[in-house]
Amino acid sequence: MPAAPATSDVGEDLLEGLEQTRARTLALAAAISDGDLERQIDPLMSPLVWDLAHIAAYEDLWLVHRHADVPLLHADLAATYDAFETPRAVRGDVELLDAAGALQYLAAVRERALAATGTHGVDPVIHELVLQHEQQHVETMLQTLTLARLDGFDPPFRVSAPSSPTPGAHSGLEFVPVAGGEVEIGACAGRFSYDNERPPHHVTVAPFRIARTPVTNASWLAFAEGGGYERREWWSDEAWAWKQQEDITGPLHWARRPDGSRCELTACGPRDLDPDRPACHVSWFEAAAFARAHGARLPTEAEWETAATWTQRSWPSDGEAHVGLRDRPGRDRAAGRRRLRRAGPDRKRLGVDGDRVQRLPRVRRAPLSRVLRGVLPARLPRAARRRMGDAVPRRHPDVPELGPSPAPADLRRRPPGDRRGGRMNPIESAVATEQVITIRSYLTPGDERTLADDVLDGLTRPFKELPPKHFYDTVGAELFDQICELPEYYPTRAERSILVAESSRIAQATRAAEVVELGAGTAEKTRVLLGALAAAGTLRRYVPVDVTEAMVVRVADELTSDFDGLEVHGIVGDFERHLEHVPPPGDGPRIVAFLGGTIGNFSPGSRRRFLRGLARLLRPGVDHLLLGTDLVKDPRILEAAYDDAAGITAAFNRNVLNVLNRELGADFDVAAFEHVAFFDREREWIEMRLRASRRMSVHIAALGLDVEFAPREELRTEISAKFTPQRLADDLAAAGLNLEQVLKDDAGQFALSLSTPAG
Ligand code: AVJ
Repeated sequence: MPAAPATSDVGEDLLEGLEQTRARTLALAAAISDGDLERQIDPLMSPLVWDLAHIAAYEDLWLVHRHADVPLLHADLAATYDAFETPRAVRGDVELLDAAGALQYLAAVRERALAATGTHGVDPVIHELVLQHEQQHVETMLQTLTLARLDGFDPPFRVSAPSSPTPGAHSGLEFVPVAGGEVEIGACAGRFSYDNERPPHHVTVAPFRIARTPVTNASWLAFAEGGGYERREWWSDEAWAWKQQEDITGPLHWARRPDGSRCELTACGPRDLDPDRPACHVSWFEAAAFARAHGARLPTEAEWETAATWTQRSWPSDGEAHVGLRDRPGRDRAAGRRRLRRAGPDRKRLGVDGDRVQRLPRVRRAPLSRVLRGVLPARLPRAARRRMGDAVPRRHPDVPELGPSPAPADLRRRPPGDRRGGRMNPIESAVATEQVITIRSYLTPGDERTLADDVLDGLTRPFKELPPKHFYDTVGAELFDQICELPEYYPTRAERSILVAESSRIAQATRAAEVVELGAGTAEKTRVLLGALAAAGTLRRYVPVDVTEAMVVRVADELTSDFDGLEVHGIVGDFERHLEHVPPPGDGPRIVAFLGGTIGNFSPGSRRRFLRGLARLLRPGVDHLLLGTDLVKDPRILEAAYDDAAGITAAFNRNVLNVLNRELGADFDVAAFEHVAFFDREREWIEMRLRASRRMSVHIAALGLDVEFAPREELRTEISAKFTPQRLADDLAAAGLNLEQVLKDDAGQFALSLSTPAG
């Protein structure tokens, strides 16, 4: 097993997660009597002691036996606590450890697991698996406890949910359209998640509409009281037979009080039915009947996953068409507005169409998020355990985002008459106070050509080459996120640590009112800088530039809500071609930030040319370039950073061939290419290549091109230049920039520099 040292961020995160999760498991067990732990509460569920000992057996199997090759602590119990050998149906009949025994087993295994981790390190996949497994069982135990209806039981980490801040604002029946198209679904390779959809693959999804929040108790109550369980026409034959036989009249845990009012039986006893919370514990039959009663149907899995990961793919357009993964905006010159290339001419794209958009504070987030936030106040940092309303994790590769899409209601097209002083509709006029977000897209249909041109040019050269920018499709961006968390890949952490340590100094030195960021992405590190500028009281505007429109929109939304009064002017475009669209500086000083060491991807000549272009965005002595550069160091450290033990960088590198297969109809046998990464000591750059393992002839349909690869022939996919202080100063000087400060991390691995145009 490839193991990462336990000292890494990922390792620490996982170990901390295991510890917190265990604390929760034990707190739950401590709140239940031994008798209740040991009996079988419901024929469908295991005795709770089985869950506890099973958690231990599973951890021993994976973290100790499989990971460190140490024999099992209790080989004799392996079958009893194996979920397949001893299925739920018989768990009430076999001999099990008693409560004390199960708790001891848990403790003993944890000690062994920590020892094994000490010698064998944290494995990002196995440790994640074990951690999520335990969290899943805590959930199962809570389900069992809900069925148990124990008198006076009060789970230690459960608090009563606060009532909705905007009661009745959502019903679960507000539908939004999703354009569909060819979308990618499934769990990403190289990480663990409980998802059977793997590897990631493409499915074609027809346009559909889907409710944007879960159905509320209020809506379900209306259904039930409106004859939902009596109207035969809403039920399939099979469903009706089941309902009749089981005498189903409402969701599983709903009950009536003596006075006839409805309540919900929870693990902590009867509670008033909260009209704003999602309706739970309904069967598939009931859900289908509910849908039919509302002229709808249940979504397919592909539709659900498309919608649930919506923010990663597309953006809603105010009740009109949405773009699928592969759509790009087109330019309809006659109409003077953008529209979708594939969608019909009546389908406008809003929010990114060059119009000003504004936030509607009243309808910011689905209120459910705030309701559920109270349920499990102790946060456990696992994606699968996210609750609605939690911040959306950075393009998480494994788990579809559950719950309402975070922003559909936030971005609205300005009503047509507005600009000319026409009548505004009452809702919008009530909230259209300040316009804080502007987003403009500069991608045009011609942009697809750049891939085709780059491929035609790069693969017909004597030394084959592709520019690195085509790495970053959805999968590639996810893999890059994973790279940033690898123990071997230090630049992201090093740069962040510099920002954390030096941001207030940067704020003092620049007094910047504005940050323009090239390749902003999720702006995760940039927040640190923005925080310092906000604290210094100078910050007014943020200008993110990124090719991924959903990123720009999301960042705009998040930052305007995180930083009071911040104005965001987002630019959807390619920073190599659209710099001219960066607006002129506002009143105060500006920082142009180019982070991550991406400047290293340019060849030396174009690097200087690009820096000269950046200098033109800056006023001498007033504005600054904040540039992130990776530094020259021990080649072993450098090479490990680009050839990690877990193989993520290799997958990232090969993925560019998937991009070509999909976008240009090429037939690369992706697995037949080997990942190569080495430090070129002369040129002081990392080179990544793909090496053909055998002779190959590749057909690229969109270009009508056949490309021959000799055995072991290599295709260069990236250079990533490393800098010495001298080289940095020379490059900046050649671009007409004066280097003012170089800030390094403690280990001296990475540098952030501030420079300003020579006057
Ligand atoms: C995002 C371009 C800075 O060169 O280090 C990471 C990309 N390639 N691992 C870099 C990358 C392989 C990264 N940059």
